[in-house]
Amino acid sequence: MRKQIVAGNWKMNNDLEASKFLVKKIIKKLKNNSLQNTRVIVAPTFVSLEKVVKKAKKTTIEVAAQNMHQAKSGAFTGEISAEMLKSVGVNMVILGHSERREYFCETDETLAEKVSTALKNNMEIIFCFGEVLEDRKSKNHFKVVESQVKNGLFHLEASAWGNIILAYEPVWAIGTGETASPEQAQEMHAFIRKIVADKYNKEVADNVSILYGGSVKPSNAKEIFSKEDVDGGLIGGAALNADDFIELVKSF
Ligand code: G2H
Repeated sequence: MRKQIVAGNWKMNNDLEASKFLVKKIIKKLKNNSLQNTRVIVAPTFVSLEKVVKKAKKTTIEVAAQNMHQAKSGAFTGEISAEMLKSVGVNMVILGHSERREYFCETDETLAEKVSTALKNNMEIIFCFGEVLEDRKSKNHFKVVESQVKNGLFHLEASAWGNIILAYEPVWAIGTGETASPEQAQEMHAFIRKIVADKYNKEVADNVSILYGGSVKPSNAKEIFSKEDVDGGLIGGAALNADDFIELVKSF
């Protein structure tokens, strides 16, 4: 059975103190809650990772990085490697977020390399993709999503998919207050599962969690998460508030 997942992508928010404060609050609020089938993940900025990992240690909260470089080491000023993340206890990374694709020119090709590097280091990956508004308006959204998933992930062996979490984030719904309707999300998630089944097999497709991301908040999460192929959410804005985040965690 697929696990439900709620992952908070803190983006470039929260300094060290604020990060420690937020994770502490989340831990406290989750304490008496037995979430058997829900994984709770937070993704702070690089500077806060080590301390957040320490705080989350003996809890069920998992910690992910928001990005990493594909090379092992070298002259890549400003970058962070998989080994460096592992050295502070981080075993999971978000790759391919639309903000990385758009503002930092990350291509499918680079992302495929990052995916391989992360897997070589036994890391779990939350792999993001999604169409922009023009793609949807021109009815190219399925094609665009298919090519992002294929180009970023289809070089992998079936066995690697145990370390992959997918996150469909339509760019037009990110931080805009606009969400895809539950039906639009379900339609795309079912499509994604189908292309994974066609490339690999039904088992791989059935086992991969597919998160929805884009302006998810307590008021719309229940309906979106109730859809058959939606296994949870990658949350930005609403993950910065502990009460909202916990409400989302309990929205299944
Ligand atoms: C999409 C999402 C988190 P928000 O980027 O990845 O952010 O919930 O603020 O739209």
